[in-house]
Amino acid sequence: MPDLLRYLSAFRYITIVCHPNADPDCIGSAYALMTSIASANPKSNVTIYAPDSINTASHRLVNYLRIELSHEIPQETEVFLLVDTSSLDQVPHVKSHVANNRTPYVLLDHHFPDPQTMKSASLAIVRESSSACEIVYDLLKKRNLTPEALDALLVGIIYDSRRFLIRPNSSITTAARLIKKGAKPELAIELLSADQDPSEKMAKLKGAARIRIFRASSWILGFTHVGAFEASVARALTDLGADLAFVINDSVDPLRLTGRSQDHFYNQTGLNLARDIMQPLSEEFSGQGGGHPTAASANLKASAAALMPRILDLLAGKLQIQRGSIVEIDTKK
Ligand SMILES: [Mn+2]
Repeated sequence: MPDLLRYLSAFRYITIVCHPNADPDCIGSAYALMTSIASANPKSNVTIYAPDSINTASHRLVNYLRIELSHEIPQETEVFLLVDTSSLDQVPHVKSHVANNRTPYVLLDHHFPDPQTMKSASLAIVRESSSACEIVYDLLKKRNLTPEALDALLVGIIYDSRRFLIRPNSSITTAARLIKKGAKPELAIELLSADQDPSEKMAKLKGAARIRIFRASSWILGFTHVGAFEASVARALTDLGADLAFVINDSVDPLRLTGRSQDHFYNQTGLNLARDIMQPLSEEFSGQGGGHPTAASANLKASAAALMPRILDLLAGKLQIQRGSIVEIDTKK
């Protein structure tokens, strides 16, 4: 395991970079890293840069941790530390800072990596994990983490593992270690059980009402469109029973495609949403996409009408079935 803190000790102005719409996994990782870097190197100046807004679930965590997030990149930045972020394309201001100033950057992530971003990183700590927080804990476990840092990591793991559904063996073990050291599970769960935003509830219900259902051999696919909360809508559809769900938001340009699948679908078909759907679509529709095998998204220069048949083509190819055997189910009767 490369020594992240030793690498960073050569720098004074360190900017930790969150992805847009930063979730509790990203915020939790950034916070634990910030406090550890600051205690290992008291002369350092660490900023957490969060472009745009943060997600709803992150607000309570940020308030609890009392952190100031910066929405600008500090001029003095000497090195970037990208957490929970797989590509520089997700953070264009960081990308241009790196291009203009040759600023080195570190990648710390658990998503399917963007090859170019990975190649140019000074240090890349990228592995499969329930969460970025689990990787951060592994890097920092020998150090004295503050009670708040332990809580932040626990919140991130509970959130990103979808309450221990993802990689349960290691996510539960790591959570138990954090709790043994003093992280507070009741607090973590309370921070995550924010009342759901009324517009998010509405998006989920609209998404369900507009669904188009297809059957591909024994699998059930759902397609829908909404103007916001695509990830939450896609997950709601798989929770309702779709093996695979795609949500299009074409109120933005480029449009945003979000996909979610059930674990058993991935285990049985090997269809990796990031690699087999989002990446080929990104190439075809000059966009940018990525994510995980069962949760991925892409921004694409395409129309919703053009996209759906192409997704079905890719699925048929990967599932090795005839394209014509994928049939739409009539939901009106
Ligand atoms: Mn994450």
